[in-house]
Amino acid sequence: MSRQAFVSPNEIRDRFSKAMSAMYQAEVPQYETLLELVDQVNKETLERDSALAERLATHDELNRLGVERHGAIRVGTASELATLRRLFAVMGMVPVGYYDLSEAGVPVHSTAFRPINDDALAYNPFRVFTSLLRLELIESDTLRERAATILAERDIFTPGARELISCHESQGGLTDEEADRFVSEALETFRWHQDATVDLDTYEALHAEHRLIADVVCFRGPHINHLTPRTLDIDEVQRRMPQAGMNPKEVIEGPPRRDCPILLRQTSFKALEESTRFVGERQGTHTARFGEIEQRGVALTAKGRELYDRLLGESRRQTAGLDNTEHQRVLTEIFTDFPDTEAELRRQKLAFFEYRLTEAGRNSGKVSDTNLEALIEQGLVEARPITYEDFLPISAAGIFQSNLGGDNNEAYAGNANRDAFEASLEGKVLDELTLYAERESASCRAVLQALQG
Ligand code: OOG
Ligand code: NI
Repeated sequence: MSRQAFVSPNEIRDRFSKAMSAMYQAEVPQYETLLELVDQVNKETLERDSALAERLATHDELNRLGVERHGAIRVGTASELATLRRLFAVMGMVPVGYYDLSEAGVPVHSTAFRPINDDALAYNPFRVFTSLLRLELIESDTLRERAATILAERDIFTPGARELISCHESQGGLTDEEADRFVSEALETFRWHQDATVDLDTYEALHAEHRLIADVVCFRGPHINHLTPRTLDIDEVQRRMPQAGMNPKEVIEGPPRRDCPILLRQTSFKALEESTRFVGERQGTHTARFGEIEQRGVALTAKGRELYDRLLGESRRQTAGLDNTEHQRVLTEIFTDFPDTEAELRRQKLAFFEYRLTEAGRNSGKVSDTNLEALIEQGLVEARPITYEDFLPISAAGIFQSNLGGDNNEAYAGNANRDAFEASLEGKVLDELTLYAERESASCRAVLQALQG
């Protein structure tokens, strides 16, 4: 028999994200309810907004609407993180971005493992926000050492997963049968375990330092703590969550609703209390798992991001303690300073766009004009907003906190350490802004080349 062909990493990621979704729906029934609500609101939005429906259809996004956009996990040691890097590489997911959450009182730093090419993102955009616990930020020596000892004793990967990761690295890919086995072995790492690996006293001591430390340290593996589908109307889903039996976090994170959506808006239903069995046969509960939704807009340039961060900072001084309606009202008011037409976002270089020839552009002869705005005006070129594929540290902190009971520990702040994160990862994290800028400039070059023949 001739040598079997390899399955593409995109296909493995697609199978994995579907298997993960099925597992999480079975584990957390309320997540299934969230998916139904999102689906219903998406349908209604498309019926109401035919321009949106048409745009999604031309951009070939309709068939992918129901696919989860991201999930999140938290790991405890450098070697767990480094092995995850190798595991995600099998699915074409690489670490992009460095997020310091210590600033927001959460003792972790994070990256997102995600596909980076256009075709890979279009095939299945699934990504995993991955946080590494920073034991060095625990003040008590005894507690820190206890946590380190517990973590050193576990292996979050099955022997089968380790073997298939190595096999992928040595062969350069996986066959169809190996890919299926890989998906089911890899899934084990993300499964929920009802049994804690520690006794209740140890759990409580770690929990008292920070809930997140207990969540990472006391279980056999880094259970997936949420999955996140894409909604076309986040305000509506937030509004309807209580009627559907879900308890939404107080406010939607990120920018306000706009004509030209920017970056990322997110909200979640709060984590559920789940019964847990501790060593010594004692019963207790643990709160970790929730469901989230997201709505993405255009990626911002460094200049646009600076403006976003400044306006968000201003709004935070005024929104503390407000309910979502008031919070959104204040945000909308403050964000009137952020241009809200595509032309203005381009002109002021606040956001990234991908340039393409229009039908007329493809049929035109040689054109000498090289000014893209002029070419757009002449109807030869169109500019599409490049979707933001990454995360926002302040929003992420808000998601963490609403699901961790709002603990905040300012003692952790001011501890960004990208070098230490990359040393743990045994690799570099890619810079997200560079990825967007490269995509924009490649599209400019291609368009101009085509027009100048
Ligand atoms: C991750 C929270 C961050 C997001 O969407 O910003 C996140 C976590 O709770 O582990 O998923
Ligand atoms: Ni999330």
